[in-house]
Amino acid sequence: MLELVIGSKRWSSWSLRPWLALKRTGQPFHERLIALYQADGATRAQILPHSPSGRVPALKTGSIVIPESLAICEYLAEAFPEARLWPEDPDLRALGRAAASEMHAGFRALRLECPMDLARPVEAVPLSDDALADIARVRALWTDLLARSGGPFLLGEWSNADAFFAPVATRFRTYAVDPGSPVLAAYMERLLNWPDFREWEAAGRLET
Ligand SMILES: N[C@@H](CCC(=O)N[C@@H](CS)C(=O)NCC(=O)O)C(=O)O
Repeated sequence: MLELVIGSKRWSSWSLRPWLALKRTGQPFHERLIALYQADGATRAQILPHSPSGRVPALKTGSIVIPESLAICEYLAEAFPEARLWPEDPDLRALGRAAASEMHAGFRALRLECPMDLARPVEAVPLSDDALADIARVRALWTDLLARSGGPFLLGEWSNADAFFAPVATRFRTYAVDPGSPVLAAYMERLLNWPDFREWEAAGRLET
């Protein structure tokens, strides 16, 4: 059976992405949760036997270990094509992959200043110009993809692109960031009301 090694659900935005994608496939899987931010290097010590990078998420397929969120989502899209984790349309697929890669590699200021914390009370924080620029870029990406696909998700049906932006939606909510338009607010609500996300969130809120 597939095993997905993840970090604390409250904080691990990287783990949330492939967990959502794996849930979407409908495949049974074993979940191994390792608490982040433990003292004295205990987190890394517990991750290393399962993930050679010392980081989570990692997917154990039975033959290999994939220690990277984007690579896991790509693997799942190929292994379970019936889940349609990427759309059939090649242009939309390419743009979706570009958006997921941009999220994976960028938005550093937004990630640092607004870390995912599913148990944090909603409250705005002062944001740097770099974080505001990241937010503007997210709004532009979402607006463009929703207009091209016709929605209701970024590429039409729920896809890997939505998995990559689900943590951003939690950050916008937690730090009271204006999504920018009613269309984007509605998209955010759809991401946050996605049943698999709600399951993850409920578990994350119970973590200490
Ligand atoms: N680029 C990696 C990033 C993974 C990452 O930074 N994971 C964090 C948790 S969200 C981690 O494993 N931290 C280990 C630690 O805190 O010791 C991915 O996309 O999977």
